[in-house]
Amino acid sequence: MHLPLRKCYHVIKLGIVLVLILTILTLFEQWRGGKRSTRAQELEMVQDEFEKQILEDEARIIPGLGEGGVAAHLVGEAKRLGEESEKALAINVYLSDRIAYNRTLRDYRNPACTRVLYDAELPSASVIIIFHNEPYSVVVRTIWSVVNSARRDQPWYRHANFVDRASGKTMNLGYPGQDPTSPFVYLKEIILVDDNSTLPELKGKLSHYIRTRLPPDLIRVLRLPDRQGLMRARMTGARAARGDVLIFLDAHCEAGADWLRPLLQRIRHKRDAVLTPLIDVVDQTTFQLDAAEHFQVGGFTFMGHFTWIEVPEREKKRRGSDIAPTWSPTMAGGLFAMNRAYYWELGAYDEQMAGWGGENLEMSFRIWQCGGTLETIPCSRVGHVFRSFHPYGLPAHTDTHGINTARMAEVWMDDYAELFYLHRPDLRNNPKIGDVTHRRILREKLQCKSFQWYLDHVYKEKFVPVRDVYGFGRFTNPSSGLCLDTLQREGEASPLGVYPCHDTLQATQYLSLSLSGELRDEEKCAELQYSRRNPDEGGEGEGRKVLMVTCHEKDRGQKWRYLSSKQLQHVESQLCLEAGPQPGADVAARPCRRDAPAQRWRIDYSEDN
Ligand code: UD2
Ligand code: MN
Repeated sequence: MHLPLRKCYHVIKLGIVLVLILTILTLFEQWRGGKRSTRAQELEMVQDEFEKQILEDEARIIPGLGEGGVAAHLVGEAKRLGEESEKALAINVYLSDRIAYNRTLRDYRNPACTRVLYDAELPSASVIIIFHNEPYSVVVRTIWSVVNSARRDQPWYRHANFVDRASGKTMNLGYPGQDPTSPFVYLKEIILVDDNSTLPELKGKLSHYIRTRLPPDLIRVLRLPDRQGLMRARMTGARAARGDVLIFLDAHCEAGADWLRPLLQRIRHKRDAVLTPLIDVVDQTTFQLDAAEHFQVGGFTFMGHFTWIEVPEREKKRRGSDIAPTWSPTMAGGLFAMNRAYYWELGAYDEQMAGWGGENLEMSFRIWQCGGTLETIPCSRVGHVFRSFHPYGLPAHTDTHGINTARMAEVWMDDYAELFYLHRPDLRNNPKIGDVTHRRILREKLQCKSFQWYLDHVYKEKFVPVRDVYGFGRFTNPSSGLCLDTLQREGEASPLGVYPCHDTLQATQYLSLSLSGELRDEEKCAELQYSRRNPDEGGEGEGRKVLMVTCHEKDRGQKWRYLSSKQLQHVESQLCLEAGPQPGADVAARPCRRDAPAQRWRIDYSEDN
């Protein structure tokens, strides 16, 4: 049988088309496969490159340098390079790169801490570390310190071990939800949140380091596609977390011995306790751990700044022991532990806060006013590198600290917000602050108490300018146009001076004459410099210097009175405060003379005005 020629032709055509299609497909597949393998090769090459860089980093490390937390020093050219890096980054990064990434700190806790017995079964922790352009070796050291402190074989976990009768093996109960064979106890995970860093080593190289050097399945890195600021970065970490307790750390910390259990134990027994470890100073120049025996808690100024204060006497009595949870009116903000569910119930952070600053006081006031407690746990210690400036840029021309603090004041400080606006009149009714309605609703919903309640119950020691004063504001010497000014002098005892009066109330000129007769700013009181050689010095000549020192309320050395002649008289010495001759000069206490114009002072707000 013959097919008609026409049909034959069609079959051949179809065959050719099919062969063509098949050839194209095969070629395409080959091409794709090739491409895939070049991609795999590329990836391998990149990984090799990271590996090479990491090996180079590791070769740089000087064994034993800074071990235990002692000061590390370099000499010669290395020292100079170290200083240069510190000038640029506020941390001696050159030195950090040479100290072992997994150095351990000596156990410097109060010895009583080693005798505390903890429950074997404790909640699990998610440690959240956020960073934006932090020095690579410093970040890696932070991670190692958290990993190492949670290892099951650490000596401090030994007494929580129990012997399994059946197998005769020693086991640590750890967290029941955790694999008892896991090398870690209580530590569920570490979540790193990269707030859109631009430093390349914090990207692939860091991920490669974690993959190849650190324990598997313990550490996650979340990368934010754009810069969110530290509040939203922490919230991103908190959303991803699965542990019972959230523990936040800055990316330049080193956790101390057995720091986790005291936090987890306390939260297990008091769900609404928000805890801070005792924060030790890791020196930015030498990486020395400065572990003070004596610790402070958090205060604040009405300018909206966090300060460190001594533990109030009444709190020392209440807590009962040096290592007991110590109430703190505020927290520094970076290092704290909180029950995860409670964190969300209490309103996490104000999501409209951006950049840096203000969230720490906001959260502190919110905790106390809404029924929780904020406590320092002395047996949990973590080192932190306090830097003298921000090495990373913040969004240009935005004062995020000021705006965030205004948002905080609008929601939590009631009428006391006015004291903040006295310093920042530019922020009063400023649209930049944005809408805070949702935070006010939160306050309503949680039935939180007033700021007045906070001052009366939590922070009784706080000096409140306007409430506790005879007069406050600028102290102007009309004849010279100069005002009393603390001149931004730091230190234990710094002379009080004069400076041209500012139009608005600036912290350095914001002084008060308190009802108990102190001439003071929010933290320090004026007293006369004591001269051992000649206690009566000042009768003639130089006069006696006036120093700003810690207020003590005890003796009469810090008492002043305002005379009807507008003179400020030091009660004990009967001397009067006299303005210095030129801007920036110190004031002096001299014999009172009614006709001396330099001894007259006008107080902005006082009962007389
Ligand atoms: C303190 C707190 C800090 C924070 C801040 C107020 C301590 C020891 N530190 O200042 O945690 O509460 O007060 O806001 O309590 N970061 C970002 N994105 C940014 C800016 C910063 O992720 O846009 C990271 C940064 O890399 C660091 C952390 O946030 O890990 C805190 O910043 P910091 O160390 O500069 O703040 P610090 O310690 O001066
Ligand atoms: Mn920090």
